[in-house]
Amino acid sequence: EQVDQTYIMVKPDGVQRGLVGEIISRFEKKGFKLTGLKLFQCSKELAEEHYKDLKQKSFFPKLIDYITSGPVVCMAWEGVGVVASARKLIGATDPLQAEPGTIRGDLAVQTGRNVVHGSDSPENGKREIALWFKEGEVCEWTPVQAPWLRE
Ligand code: DAT
Ligand code: MG
Repeated sequence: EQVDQTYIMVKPDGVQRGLVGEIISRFEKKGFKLTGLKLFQCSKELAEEHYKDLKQKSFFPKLIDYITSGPVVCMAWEGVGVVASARKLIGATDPLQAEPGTIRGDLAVQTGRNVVHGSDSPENGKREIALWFKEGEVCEWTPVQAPWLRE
């Protein structure tokens, strides 16, 4: 099967609320492979490039202020089906609509403070990882548990 990459980011509210470990844990426990991880204060330019598809939305300026309001935790995760699965683990954009058991369903109450980002397609996963990580910041490695996760 096709191995994909997704860009997951704990947003500034998740960092401020001490949810970094909890959020990383959800993806670790599921069985995906962490290939990149850093705490990072992003620029307005980077935030605007990341969310460029939403540039015309009325909430765009507020979204950029939110994402740049403090450090974020940038992550790259790899696995078969990781993009769609991570979106399911994260839950709906509006945390009040997100199912219990999902990150947003369990940990957030408002769209403007929805604690975590996840890429919406394998193409955007690649694009966003290239945008947020420099050459050499993403590691290729083989977890010892690999044969116990996939036959
Ligand atoms: P998602 O983050 O679930 O992929 P999205 O890509 O449509 O959702 O939007 C990106 C972020 O923009 C989202 O996490 C929060 C913010 N946002 C989206 N829709 C919004 C709205 N109607 N009002 C305020 N913020 C919104
Ligand atoms: Mg999105």
